[in-house]
Amino acid sequence: MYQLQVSGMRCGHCVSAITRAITRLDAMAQVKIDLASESVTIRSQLPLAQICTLINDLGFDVISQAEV
Ligand SMILES: [Cu+2]
Repeated sequence: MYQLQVSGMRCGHCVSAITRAITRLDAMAQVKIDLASESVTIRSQLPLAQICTLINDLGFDVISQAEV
């Protein structure tokens, strides 16, 4: 499971954009996003680096990342 801190997320559209980008490549991925705390929890087979790249490419900033 990955725990990320992501800034720039503002609304449900941001949440679904990130969720879709990940589930497009890993249909089994589970993505949980809390806007208030800017935290993103992801269960996925994709490598963490690839997930960070996906999120960055959408225009958000990955502040911190950890495999937990
Ligand atoms: Cu938004």
